[in-house]
Amino acid sequence: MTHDIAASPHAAPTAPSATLEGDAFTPSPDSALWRRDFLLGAATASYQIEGAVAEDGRLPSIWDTFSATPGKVLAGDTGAVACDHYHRWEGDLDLLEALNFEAYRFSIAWPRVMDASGRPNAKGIGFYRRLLERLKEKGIQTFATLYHWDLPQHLQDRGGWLNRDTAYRFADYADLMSREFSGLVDAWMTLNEPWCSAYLGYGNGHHAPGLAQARYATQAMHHLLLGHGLAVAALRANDPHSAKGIVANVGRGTPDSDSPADRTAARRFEVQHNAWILDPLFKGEYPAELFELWPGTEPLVLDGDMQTIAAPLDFLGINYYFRTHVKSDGAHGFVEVPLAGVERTQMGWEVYPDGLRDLLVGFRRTYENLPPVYITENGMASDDRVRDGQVDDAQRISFLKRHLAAVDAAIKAGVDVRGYFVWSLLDNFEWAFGYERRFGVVHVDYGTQMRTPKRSAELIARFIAERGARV
Ligand code: IFM
Repeated sequence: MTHDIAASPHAAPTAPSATLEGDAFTPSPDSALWRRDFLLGAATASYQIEGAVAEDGRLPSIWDTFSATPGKVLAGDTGAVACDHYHRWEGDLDLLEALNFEAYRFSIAWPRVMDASGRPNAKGIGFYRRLLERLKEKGIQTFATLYHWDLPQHLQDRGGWLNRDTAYRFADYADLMSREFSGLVDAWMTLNEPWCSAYLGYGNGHHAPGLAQARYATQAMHHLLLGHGLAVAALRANDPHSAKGIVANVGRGTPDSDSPADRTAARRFEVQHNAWILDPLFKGEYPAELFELWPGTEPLVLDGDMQTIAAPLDFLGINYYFRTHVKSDGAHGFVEVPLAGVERTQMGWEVYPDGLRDLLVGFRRTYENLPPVYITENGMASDDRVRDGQVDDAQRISFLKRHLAAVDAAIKAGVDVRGYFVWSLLDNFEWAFGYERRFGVVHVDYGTQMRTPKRSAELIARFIAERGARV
């Protein structure tokens, strides 16, 4: 799904179907988005923005290795420099503040803060301490993700997430981070999008480390989720006042026809994308249908693992981008049916805001212990250019408005959504797609590292200011 080069053809984006109501980014008067306690933030991730991959004791990660392998990333791009945020972080936080964002979701690079023996790297830790302290000074809420895919390469050399030991090393890392940064982090997220780590990394090989077997994907997922559960215990012990959660990328699957076979295919798509992660977290078991899709891939699960994984959470982060229209493959699975004539983004992904509302409402029904939700990522890529010092990203403005309206509809239907983070603050390294796809609300010129807020960023900033002024 999300980062699958093969499944995401370089389709030309189509024009937005909805017209913009004027220039303002203003939700309807009865929208929950006017509530001052509905948090509006921006998100980034370490490997996608930091650069400085060999500085201050940072060790290589699986993405350094993967992106240096010919043919793995478009145009041979790597995260070696990215947005040079490691050196420009102060300016980037000033920008975040100038745009009125109330919260910042970023990730810590595991290979920056621990050496290969698990000892702290003071220089790497110092970087994130300064970042967190500056955010606190600015009154911006801090949402820190521990794992946004940059596994230390030395752990991959010992099997990565196929090795159960990696889950325990992840808990050690969470323990160190929460002892170092206790009191500075408002919300911890253990993993970002374990579906991508497990499936794209170990199931089809489109992401680092590039392995491709379904049974690897299910075992890697189990160890990722086990690591999550162990990490939550460490975070709770060391930093009791922060919120603890995990971030799942969720997919909406819709059936190509009303036939029972196509409806089953759509359900199975959602089992493979959503229930694979959410059932263990909120029901303490893997969905049986997953192993009908991928027979013989049950992971090795030891006594007590599922209880560890299902430890209560303070919130669930949801990342949503698009829907997938599917039909039966004639057996146990599904195949994608590309729809013609629908609005798409630069990624070739269909713009489908209703999917976000439908998924949120569905999760509320399915999981009686669903915690409060944050939309931890939502946004779109477009081929944005600076013209006369400005970037007019009309499709993104329309996209964001429509998805925020979907969030509001979910809240009105009873889902406890506490906030929304746009992906992303900056244009950045879009994994297997390199720098070509631009997701930022701030344009980055990779030649000069100049930042130019796009019109979407200006309108969000204006809305947040207007909302503040009303109370
Ligand atoms: O850029 C990614 C991010 O790292 C994880 N979620 C999806 C985004 C867009 O593909």
